[in-house]
Amino acid sequence: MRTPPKVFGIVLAGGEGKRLMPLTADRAKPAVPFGGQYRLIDFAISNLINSDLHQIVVLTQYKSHSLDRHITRTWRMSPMLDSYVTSVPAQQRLGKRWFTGSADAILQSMNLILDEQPDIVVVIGADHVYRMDFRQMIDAHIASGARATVAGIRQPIGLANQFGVIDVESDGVRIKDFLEKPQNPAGLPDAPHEVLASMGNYVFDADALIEAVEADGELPTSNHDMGGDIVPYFVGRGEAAVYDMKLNEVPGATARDRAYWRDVGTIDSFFDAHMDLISTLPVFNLYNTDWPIHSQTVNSPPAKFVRDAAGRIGPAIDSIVSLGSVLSGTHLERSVVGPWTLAAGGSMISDAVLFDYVRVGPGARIRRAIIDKNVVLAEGATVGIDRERDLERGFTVTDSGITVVGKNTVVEA
Ligand code: ADQ
Repeated sequence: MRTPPKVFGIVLAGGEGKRLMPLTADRAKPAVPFGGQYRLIDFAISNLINSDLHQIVVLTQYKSHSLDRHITRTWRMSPMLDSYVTSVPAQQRLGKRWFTGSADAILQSMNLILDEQPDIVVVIGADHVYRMDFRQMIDAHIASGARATVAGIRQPIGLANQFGVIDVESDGVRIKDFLEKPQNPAGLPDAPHEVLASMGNYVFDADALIEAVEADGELPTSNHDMGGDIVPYFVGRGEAAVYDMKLNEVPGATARDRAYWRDVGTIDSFFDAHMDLISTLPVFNLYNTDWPIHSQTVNSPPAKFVRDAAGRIGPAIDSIVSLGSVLSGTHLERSVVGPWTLAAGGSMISDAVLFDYVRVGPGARIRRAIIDKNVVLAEGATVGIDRERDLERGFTVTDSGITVVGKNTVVEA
C-alpha cells in the first residue's frame, strides 16, 4: 500500500426508496430534496469531499435523471487536480441486466476501480443525514489490519430490523457476527435497549473488495447485497472490523450533532429529521462552516418577508426559508421552505416541509405536511387539517398524521 494510500469513493445511489413514496415517484431517493436547498445525496458527498476524497463515482439506476442532473450541476471538481464526482448509470456491461443488488452494482462497475488502481475503496450509501470524517475510519481500518471495516453506530433495538446488526469480539474491533435486519437481536451488554447498527458505510482493501464481489457474482443463491452478502463474507473469514462512530470527531461539530445520524428512509423519519434542523439549538447544525454541507448554488434573489396587500404581517419563527421565496403576511412556524416558494396573504404554514416552487394561495393552510415541488394550493385550500379529507383526495397520510402531497398536484379549496 502506498503512503498515503490511494483512496477511491463509491456512493451507492441506485435504491428505489419505496417507503418514501410519493416523494420517490419521479426521482431516486438520493435526489429527494432535504433541508430546503439540499438533496439527500449532498450529505454523503460532502462528507467524502471534506474527508479529502477526490475521486468519487455515484452508481445510479432507478429514475436517475434528476439525480444525474443534480450531481453534474453541483459537484463540478477541478480536472487539474484529477478530482471528479461522476454519476455512472447502470450500463449492462456484464449482460442484459440492471443492478440486481448493491454488490452487483459494484461488480458491474469494476472497470471504474480497475482504471484508478486504488489501495482502499470507501463504499457508502446515499441517503443518510450526518457528518463523518472518513479519514479517521480509513486510519482505523489500516491500523486494525482488517480487509473490510463497517461503520457502526448505536441505535434503539426497536429499529434493529431496518439495519445490519454488528456483534463485536472482546477486543472491541473484530466483528464476530453480523445479522442483516434481524427480528429479535440481543441488545448490547452495557445497553440492553440498543444495538450496534451498520451505517451502510464500508472501507475495503481494494483487492479484497474485488475478490469478494467477484466471488459473490458466481453464487446463484446470493442477493448480491453489500449488507446481506458481502459483509457476512468478510465476517465469515475473520477479516471484518467495526469502526465505532462515537470515535469520529468532525471539526466544528457540537456534542449533539457529533452523534447525529439519521436514516431518512420513511416519511416519518424524513419529516422528523427536518424538525431536527430548525430549533434554536439545532440537533443537526447546518451552520457548521468547518464541515460544510455543499449543495447546488441556487441562482436566485434572497428570501423576502413582506406584509400582504391588506397590510397583515405574519410571524415567521423556528423555520428555514430558502432563496427565491416570498412570504406575504404568512404565519410560518416550525417549517422548512424550499426555494422559489410563494405564499400569499393570510396563509398559514406550520410544522411543514415544502420543496421548491410551491404556491400557497391566499388564506391557504398547511399543517404537519410535506408538500412536493410545484404543488399549488388554491385560495383557502387546506392540507393536514382534516385527515379524512386528505385521504379522500388521494394524499398519503402516515399513521402519525403526516400528510404528503405529491409533485405538481393542484389542491383545490
Ligand atoms: P438498506 O438501506 O436497506 O440497508 P439498500 O436498500 O441496499 O440497503 O441501500 C443501501 C444503499 O445502496 C442506498 O444508498 C441505495 O440507494 C443503494 N442501492 C440499493 N440497491 C442498489 C442497486 N441495485 N444499485 C445501486 N445502489 C443500490 C443498508 C445495509 C444495512 C445498513 C443500512 C443502513 O444493508 O446493513 O444497516 O444500509 O441504513
